[in-house]
Amino acid sequence: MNDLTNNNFANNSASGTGVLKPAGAVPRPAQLAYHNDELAAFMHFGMNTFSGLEWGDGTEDPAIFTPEDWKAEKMVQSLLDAGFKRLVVTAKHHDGFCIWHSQYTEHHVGNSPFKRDLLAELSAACTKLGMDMGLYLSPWDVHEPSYGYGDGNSPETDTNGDYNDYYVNQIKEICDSPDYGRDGHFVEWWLDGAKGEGSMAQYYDFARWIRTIREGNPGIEIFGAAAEGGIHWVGNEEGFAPEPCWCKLDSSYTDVGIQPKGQPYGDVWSVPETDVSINNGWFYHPYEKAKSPAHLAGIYIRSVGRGSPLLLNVPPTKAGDFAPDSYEALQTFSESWRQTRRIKLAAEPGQVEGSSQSELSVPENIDGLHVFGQGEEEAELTWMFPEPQSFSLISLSEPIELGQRISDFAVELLTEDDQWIVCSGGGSVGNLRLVTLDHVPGRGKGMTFKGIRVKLQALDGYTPLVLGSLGIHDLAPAWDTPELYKWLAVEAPNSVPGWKIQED
Ligand code: FUL
Repeated sequence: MNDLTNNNFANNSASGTGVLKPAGAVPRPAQLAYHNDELAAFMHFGMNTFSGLEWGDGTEDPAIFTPEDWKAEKMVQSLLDAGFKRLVVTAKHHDGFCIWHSQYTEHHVGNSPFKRDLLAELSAACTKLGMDMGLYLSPWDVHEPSYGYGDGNSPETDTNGDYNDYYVNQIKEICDSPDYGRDGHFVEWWLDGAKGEGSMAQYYDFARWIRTIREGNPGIEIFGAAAEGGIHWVGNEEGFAPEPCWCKLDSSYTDVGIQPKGQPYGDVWSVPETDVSINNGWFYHPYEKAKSPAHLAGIYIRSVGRGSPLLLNVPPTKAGDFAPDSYEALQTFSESWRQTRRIKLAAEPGQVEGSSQSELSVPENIDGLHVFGQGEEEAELTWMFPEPQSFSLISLSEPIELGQRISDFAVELLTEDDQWIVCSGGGSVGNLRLVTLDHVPGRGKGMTFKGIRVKLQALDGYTPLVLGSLGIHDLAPAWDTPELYKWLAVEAPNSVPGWKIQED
């Protein structure tokens, strides 16, 4: 049903000299681009902004929808300036109110005092300023009369006949119009899996929806459609990717229920996307403030730093602009993010010594620091600095174009008195792994180190191992606080009702 033909399932048993072949599933170009983008913004703006709710009941009167200072371009520009590369817009939330002029319902912005087509204006701003767009169109719709009445198990009773038609019509209305999306195109579709009480009452014809979405947007990736979609949920809304974090799903698991940790041996590449709001709620409420810089740092390190793009929601106020504290939080976040990501020192291929080196090399357009010997399921690499270094963060990566191969890793540091001490470790690497000095006394403050040793373990049969990069960084001052480590110590629970989590 899904076009997975770009996924490369080449056999990983490369041997001899030459160029290394991929092992297992690899990302499609659009997925690779999303990994490299790192940051996406979410914008929840709709009826709830005005009713003060998070989930409306669909009876809200369009008369209350009155943004007085709608600043599409200003908001998009500020997100771009802060480093966000795509904007996912809630065109219709669960309450059914559409922020574009839909011909399939009366419940849309054209019938509010505001009248203007917000989706078209955001699209124009994204097209003009160069921001990719994603579209959130809630499957669950409590306003639409055609939403079904059964128990969620039968196409016969779970639809009043045309909700699937209604959803498909709206997909087409949006995708076929040059007015919506960046240059008329969306890079992501968000099939939110949330369903409130009483809402099992609808059979979703996902196969038809997905087909229609892809027809109107070749190359689009879809969130919430299991292995079909190309982007999956990480299982919480606290902003933490799981540990380990696998970018693969099992295509035999077709339930739209989720596999938050991914599957190490999954046969389809899927981008783990970490969604969280800058405030507490998804919609703006005047009594809520933006998360602190250290909290956002913890989120960044545990999402992007675990190989998962971060989808950060910044909700406009009733006026139609971001709140001052949102702008401030975005600015500090962006300065700190840029500072932290700046590499202080990166290992060069000739500077690392390790377990045997393969005669295979990585393809020319891919970064490869070290390709380990073919049979090695466990490998070790030592990087001695030209002179002792202080740092508070280490980055490593594997070239995911060649598959996600590394399962467990450990990092050790060589102290000035020649002791190897444990720094930290994890259960996966992927496109980027950020490692704080968890087990180092005082997190290494005031210490200098002579070198780094990385121990790696391959998934069964996924050799040779490849390390793409290894570097040291200084956390930005606004991030390097005791509060950061408090956030890093929190593991997020599944926080959303109605989602079915597949346990390991
Ligand atoms: C959830 C929804 O119920 C929330 O309101 C929000 O839209 C979030 C991103 O997804 O499932």
